[in-house]
Amino acid sequence: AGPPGFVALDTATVLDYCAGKASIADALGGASTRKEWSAKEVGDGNINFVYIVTGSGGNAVIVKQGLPYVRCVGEAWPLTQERVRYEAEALQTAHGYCPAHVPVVYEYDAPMSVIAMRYLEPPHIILRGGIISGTIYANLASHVGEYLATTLFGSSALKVGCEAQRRARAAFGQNEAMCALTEQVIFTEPYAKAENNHWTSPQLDDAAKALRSDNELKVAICALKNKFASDAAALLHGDLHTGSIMCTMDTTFVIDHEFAFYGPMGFDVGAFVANLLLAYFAQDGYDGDRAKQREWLLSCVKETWGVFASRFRELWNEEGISSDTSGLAPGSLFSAAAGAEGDVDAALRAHQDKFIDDVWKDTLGFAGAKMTRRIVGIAHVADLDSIGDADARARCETNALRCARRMILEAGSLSVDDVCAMAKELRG
Ligand code: ADP
Ligand code: SR1
Ligand code: MG
Ligand code: MG
Ligand code: MG
Repeated sequence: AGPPGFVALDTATVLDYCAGKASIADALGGASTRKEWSAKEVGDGNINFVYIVTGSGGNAVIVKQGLPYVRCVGEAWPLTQERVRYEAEALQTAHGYCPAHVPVVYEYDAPMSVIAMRYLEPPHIILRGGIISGTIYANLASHVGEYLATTLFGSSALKVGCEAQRRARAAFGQNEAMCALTEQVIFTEPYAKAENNHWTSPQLDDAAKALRSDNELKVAICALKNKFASDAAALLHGDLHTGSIMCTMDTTFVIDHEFAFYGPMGFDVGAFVANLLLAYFAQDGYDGDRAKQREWLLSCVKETWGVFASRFRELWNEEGISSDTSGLAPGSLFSAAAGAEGDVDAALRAHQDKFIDDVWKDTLGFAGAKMTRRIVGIAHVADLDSIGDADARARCETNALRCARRMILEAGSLSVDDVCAMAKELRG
């Protein structure tokens, strides 16, 4: 299976593969040094295979290959390798907007469904693992806030204009298979009887059953699903959980853009917020005093949103097309040059306030949906799954589910401070 020319790599064949690609071979010290190279497979995500290929002198490259199925399920769940094209384009686009926080791509090979990119060398680790082990990353929130603001603003009609954004959307495509997967595993299965679902049982049996009859919640989830499917405000990462971020104390990189699509901005912001909050609720299941880690996680929620909102507004004021007279931007109604009258600055600020408030509201709803799916749906998070005592884990999960439900239903009235206060209160 796979497209013509596709061969699944392994730790031996990946070396010859790299030797045959100049852009990769050069990064490894040149094809002539091929005999000194080695490879290991390190894919710990749900979907793909990832090789670290180390060359002469110790420099290394990441080779990521998508097979025609979902790795964590196997061939029983086929998945189009088109996703690799979306990942490569989204990675390259995001690197263009935010080079400090997205690794550079060396090669995209469509027939082989391969992306070769910068190896994020140790001490870079997957953020989720760092958080579980109790590390506090002081720069994380400002870096992720910057990543979110630059990528979401950069790909929006606010920056490029409505017509250009329509063209960019058409050129990028819809990433149909990955969007359908998300619609299935985030917005549908957790609220239905589905074989994929699982939870801490019997402790959460009643909570999982209650989701199926919670019509108030299901009405809100349907609205979020509809927004996910129809709002194309920006080119999203599409899967921005803490397993898609690698960091050190000083640096932060976003990887794994295979779910990228033009969607609602709050879906990306919400993914990150959801994973911070899941980590927050998981703290009670760990040994030792985690008070500082808990406080830091909530401060990250607050700071990420604060940095995102202020950077986004700054970019809008500095680079937005709203000052353009062409009428091609949503904000062009406030261009004095185009004949707008009255206090146009105040009017533009009001438009910005509403825009950013709406992104926050969406952030809360999507974050709540993402927290819920990680507790009762197919794919859970190690933050909670690593809690060995099932009763303790269930208590953490129950608190997270309660918080998620309120975030979804009260999205219109909760500030970021309210959410943090609510999370504290729900811990009891
Ligand atoms: P999947 O799509 O299967 O989730 P990921 O892109 O998340 O795959 O990669 C799986 C793992 O491979 C990551 O958790 C990380 O450990 C490793 N990895 C991926 N990209 C890099 C990179 N650029 N540098 C270092 N390690 C990486
Ligand atoms: C089969 S569901 C797998 C999940 O892993 C990915 O990282 C996405 O979050 C997806 O929902
Ligand atoms: Mg991943
Ligand atoms: Mg992935
Ligand atoms: Mg679990």
